[in-house]
Amino acid sequence: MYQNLTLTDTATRLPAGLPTLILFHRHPDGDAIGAGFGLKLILEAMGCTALCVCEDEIPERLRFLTEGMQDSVLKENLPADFVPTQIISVDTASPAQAGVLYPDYEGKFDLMIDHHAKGEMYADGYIDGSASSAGELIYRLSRELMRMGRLTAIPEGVDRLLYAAVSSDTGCFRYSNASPETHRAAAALLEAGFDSADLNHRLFGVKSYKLLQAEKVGFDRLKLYADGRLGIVDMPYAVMEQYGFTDEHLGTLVDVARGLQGVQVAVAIRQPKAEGVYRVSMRSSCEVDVAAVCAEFGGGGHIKAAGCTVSCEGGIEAVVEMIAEAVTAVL
Ligand SMILES: [Mn+2]
Repeated sequence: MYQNLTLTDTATRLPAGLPTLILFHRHPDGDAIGAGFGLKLILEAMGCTALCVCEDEIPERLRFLTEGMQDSVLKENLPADFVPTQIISVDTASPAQAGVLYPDYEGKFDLMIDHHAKGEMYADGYIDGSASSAGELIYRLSRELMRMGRLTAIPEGVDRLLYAAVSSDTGCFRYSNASPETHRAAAALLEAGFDSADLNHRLFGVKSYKLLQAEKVGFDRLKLYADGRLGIVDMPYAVMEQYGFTDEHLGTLVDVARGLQGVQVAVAIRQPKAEGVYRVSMRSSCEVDVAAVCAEFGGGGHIKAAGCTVSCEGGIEAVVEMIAEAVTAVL
């Protein structure tokens, strides 16, 4: 069986001087990228050749974080002469999150560093479900390495990457996972003196034209139920086609309903293909457990953020009504 390691054990196990591959989850977000590249810089300072790898390339809007560090994270673009003897994953709770790359490294992971409370261990791990982000865990590791004398200074750029990771996974410190410890970590990271206002603006204040357009279209389609306490935004396949929307433009669709005053449960329903399959995202701003509601439809998640996939022959209108009924029953 795989072991859950202490901070000190994990810091002790980090390799020095060895070629190391750092894998993070598919569809990488700010936490995966910030924590992965933060660890890369730390390991490089410890004499390793360290490269990041992911099923998917770093999205355009997050490229500014890793500029000049590694042109591509796709496996086929890694240098042919790079043969890692150490493999570490960050922010990757299960083989499924590692995606198509998992079989290539199955049984070869030396360490997994992750903050998801529910996961499937595939290596010995430093796993703390109470941490806000993988970035917060790498922050702890970096300071532990300093304490142990394995690192003589925090390498240039590390704290900015880790701050970006923490900020990303806490929604700019707005989510309930931003604990006092998270804020203390962020405060310590800020001491490095990078421009955090600019960083947070790029992470949260800037949206692509298409994403804003999807929010506008979504707002026009917003329906309210239960005296305005339930808001549902739907996005039929025909509308997605009309505007050329893809999943990357619809990540904030649920926030369109969630941000409206009075809405306590927000729902976004997407129809990614012409067939009758619908993806439902649900957010609760009250006591309603949306994970329980989504479980009725075979989905799951957290109490305040959950999702499910629904098959229905009756069209998206039928799905909207079905979800509205299920939520209204517990609201
Ligand atoms: Mn994360």
